[in-house]
Amino acid sequence: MDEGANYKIKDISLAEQGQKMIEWAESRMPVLMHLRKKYEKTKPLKGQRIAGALHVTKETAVLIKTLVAAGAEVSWAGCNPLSTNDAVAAALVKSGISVYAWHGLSTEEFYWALDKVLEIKPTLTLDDGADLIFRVHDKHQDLIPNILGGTEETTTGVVRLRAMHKAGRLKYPVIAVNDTPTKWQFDNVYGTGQSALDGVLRATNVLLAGKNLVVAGFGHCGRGIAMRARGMGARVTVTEVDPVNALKAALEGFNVDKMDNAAQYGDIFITATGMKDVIVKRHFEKMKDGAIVANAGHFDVEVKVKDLEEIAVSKREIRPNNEEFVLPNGNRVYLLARGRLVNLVAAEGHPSEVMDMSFANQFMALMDLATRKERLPPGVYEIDPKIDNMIARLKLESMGFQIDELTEEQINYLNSYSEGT
Ligand code: 3DD
Repeated sequence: MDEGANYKIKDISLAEQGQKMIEWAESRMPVLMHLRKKYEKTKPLKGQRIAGALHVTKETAVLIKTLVAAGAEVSWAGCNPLSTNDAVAAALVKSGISVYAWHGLSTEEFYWALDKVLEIKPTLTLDDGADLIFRVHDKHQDLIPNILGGTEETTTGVVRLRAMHKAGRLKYPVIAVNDTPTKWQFDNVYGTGQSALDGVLRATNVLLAGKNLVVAGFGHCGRGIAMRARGMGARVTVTEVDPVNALKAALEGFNVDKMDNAAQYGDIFITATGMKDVIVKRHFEKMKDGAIVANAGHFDVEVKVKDLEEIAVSKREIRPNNEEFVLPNGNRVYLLARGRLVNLVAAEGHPSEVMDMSFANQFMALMDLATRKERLPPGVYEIDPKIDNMIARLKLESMGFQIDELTEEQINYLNSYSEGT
């Protein structure tokens, strides 16, 4: 481990390797790089201190460097014990950024890292899963008066914050980055769709074609996974508790079934529900020999690993991020990434191209909070649609696409009611 006045990471000697990964990501994040170029002169975030808790990946490093270029002081932790890329963390520290993150830290060390980033006495917080915001409210209330607001990256975190606000516990405003279309329409659907399968393939190298692949949850993430798995030739079954989502899956041509049934014929299981106890003891006991189980949800609660540990007669790591559990009936069940986010633990998370838009939204949301004349009251807020629109336009431009513009007459038509049949 390498430790300094404002960092603790695995190995500083990985910095050069990490720097190359960051440069690769920068070459594929044109929207964020445009914003960096636009604001590095005026530095509108000067004086802002940002405490961040978001997976330390090459894409997050591009966001961090953009925030610093815009004048912010930043201190960073991961938001999952297994998702930190140690080479990227080393490159960030080498460039002077405060980072408290390493792959495989314990739960106790995870919260120690959150406490360390909060020593920056933040004016803004950036979160993925709301652990940092919750830590401020739980253990560091003294920081709240100086915090202008925060941002939240993921669905699970937004759900948690809305519950906190409903209970009257949320003491500062948070912008739900997850809920803006140029985040969830692309990151959740296409990002998770590709990166979850990427994680499964890196941990197993199995052939997806011809396999029964069971996706638990047909929200944005589950839909993306189901679409991409079908594209690779898998026979996809969707399990759901929401009749509307289940109907959508059925009409998209996916098989729909209860997990109690799918457990008997599934070859590969991927959970993406945001719910706990989706795959539990009775499901493991029904699974075929060789079944592969992975989670793509934010927290490691969807696959009940404790149940698997309890019923298994033996276990061993058979490949990186792939543990073989032998059950009493002799069947083997393969758990990936210890039931944590398989895309970020066994692979590199979503591709840079989608994180480009998610993180452009993060950047603009923090700019909004930092430059407002009046402080927002506590609550969970949406991103201004104008920002969403601007990001979509910048992305289209970077892809070389042009779109039409409404004429004056068409705008009037939109706002009129007299023109009918
Ligand atoms: N997430 C997925 N891929 C990521 C990446 N390459 N870098 C940082 C974070 C990444 C997860 C979250 O950003 C977000 O997409 C979510 O909703 O969890």
